[in-house]
Amino acid sequence: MNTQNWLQESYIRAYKFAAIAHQNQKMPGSELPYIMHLSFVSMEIIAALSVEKVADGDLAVQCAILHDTIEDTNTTVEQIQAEFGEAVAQGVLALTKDASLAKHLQMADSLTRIKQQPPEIWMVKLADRITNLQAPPHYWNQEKIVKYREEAMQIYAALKDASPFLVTRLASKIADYKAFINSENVEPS
Ligand SMILES: [Mn+2]
Repeated sequence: MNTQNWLQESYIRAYKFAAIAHQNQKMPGSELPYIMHLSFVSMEIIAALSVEKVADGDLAVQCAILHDTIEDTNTTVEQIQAEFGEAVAQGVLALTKDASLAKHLQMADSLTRIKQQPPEIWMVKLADRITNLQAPPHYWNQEKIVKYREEAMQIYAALKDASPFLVTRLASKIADYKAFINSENVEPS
């Protein structure tokens, strides 16, 4: 057995911070609290950490829980730095899309910045997309669903060296997501 290299106390500290930051935010197209997404992403990370060795388990766990705080709330990188240190702050920043860029450039830009970070941060992006490849919100059209699956393949291609465990799981989620694409409306790929 591997020795656990993340601490429950680190998880709790990040989770409380995220629960407050995302308070009143709901899952897209749902009344469920947004913190559910962060619970799932961190669960995927903990599952990976139980079978794969990384240098800093706390970095992966805390970035998983905090990864949407800068993008989706009023939280600043300085606040995360003060609470969780420089490595977590830089990880969360890399996982934050740059809203000043055109939308179609944002993912490639974020992936470039993630690749400059330690593998723990790559793992969070893989876990995020694994979690998001569930049934799409009811208001998404086919074009959006197809694009989302293609973007998942882009993430897979960019980050596939970080974690065999998560990459295998992402590949199966990408395959399953085909079920949400109506083959009559879409060119075969
Ligand atoms: Mn997310």
